[in-house]
Amino acid sequence: MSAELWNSAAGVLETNWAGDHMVPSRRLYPHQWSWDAAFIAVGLAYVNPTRAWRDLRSLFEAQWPDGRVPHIVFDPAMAEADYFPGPAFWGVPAYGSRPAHGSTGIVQPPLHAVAAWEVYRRAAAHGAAASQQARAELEWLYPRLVAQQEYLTDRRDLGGGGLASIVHSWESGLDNSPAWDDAMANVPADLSLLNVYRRRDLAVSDASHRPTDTDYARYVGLVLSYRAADYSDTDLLARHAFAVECPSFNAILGAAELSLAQIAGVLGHTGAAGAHRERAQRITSAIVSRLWNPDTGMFHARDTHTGKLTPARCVSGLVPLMLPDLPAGQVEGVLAAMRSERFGLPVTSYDRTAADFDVLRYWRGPVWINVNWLLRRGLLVHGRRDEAEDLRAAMVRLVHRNGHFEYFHPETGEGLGAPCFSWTAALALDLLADRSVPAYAKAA
Ligand code: 2M8
Repeated sequence: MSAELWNSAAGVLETNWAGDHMVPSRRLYPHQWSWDAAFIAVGLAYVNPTRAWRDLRSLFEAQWPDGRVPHIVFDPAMAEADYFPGPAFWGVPAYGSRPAHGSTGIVQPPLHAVAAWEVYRRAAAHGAAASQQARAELEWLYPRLVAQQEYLTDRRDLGGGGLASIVHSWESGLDNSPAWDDAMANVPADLSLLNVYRRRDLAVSDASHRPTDTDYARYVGLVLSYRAADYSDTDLLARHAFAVECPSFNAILGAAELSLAQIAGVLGHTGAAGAHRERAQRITSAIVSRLWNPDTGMFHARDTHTGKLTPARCVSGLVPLMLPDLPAGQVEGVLAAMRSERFGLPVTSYDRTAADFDVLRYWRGPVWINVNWLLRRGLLVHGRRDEAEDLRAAMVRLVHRNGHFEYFHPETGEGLGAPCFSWTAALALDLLADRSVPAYAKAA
């Protein structure tokens, strides 16, 4: 089974390579996405480390002068009509040496430091030349990864409590998760916008899987709002209808600091390593004090405008398990939620017992491999090896039986969304190959 799965996964990554970057899927997502590149690099490291580094480098070559890493880097070879919202819609001005319309103006979870460290670790297996190349790539990436962290912890701390706010649900990577429903209810849904700007996703995928038109009208309106001031973050909270502190985005922000500590150590920046660890601790404390709900025993998204936690129980509320300094009470709470009938293995994107649990619709029920991969990491960080192994086996079985799909039906396991999906294939390689514990795991 493993050779067959390995070969098919490597085949997907071969098919989706686009010269200097990987596309998530040829038809649905024909550009480069930010957090996809991180997940993809983790798996590419086994079969083509040069491409893993190239993909990360392509993404960071498009980093903005303020440190933000755009959520999509557009491929100039594709037409505006190939993806909506495309380059002209985002209307990003030229920056640095990049021409206008080269990227979007929003971000995605900053998983790249975690990925860069994993690719570096693999390099040893590919011999001395690969190790040397890996160190040079880390040297190039390190200041850029730090700039990304600084942008998010400084410019995006809209709530003033030490966490980054997302200002579009696309920034979470969990586009239409019920986690955003309350905060999104305050965003005007102008359906007439969809007459002006046409959705393309429905032409290439099933409408019953995708966000609704009302969701999309809000998504478009939020981009127009942020775009109106050229994506400036100054006084953003006062003039933008959606701002949320997402537990998984911020957990990844904290985990990135821990990987940066590892990277700084390899590069000989020993003072910096300690500072990264302290920043990770501060982010962890802020997640606990601002996003934990003792009644549900898990983390929830917090509306930055109102200070209210959403009641929805979503997979994002489990991801802080990745953080080694999470206090024991929170670790136990998250583990109990994961083991409960609400989630199950592999973990669903939303509470299975909720009245609006939807087995098909994007991020409102289906199983995604990338968040399960993050949760497996969390289990390893907290020494739950047996559970981590059960989750690993469940993910491998799911992908082997059903293929490298974008997401999976939580009851039948049927593959849904785009086939030949890059992060599913890349993470399958990692799940087959890697039983090691993250470098920053809590001491047993
Ligand atoms: C999905 O998001 C894009 C918008 O960014 C879309 O729906 O068109 C999400 O699953 C996101 O997490 C992912 O990065 C992206 C590409 O795979 O697709």
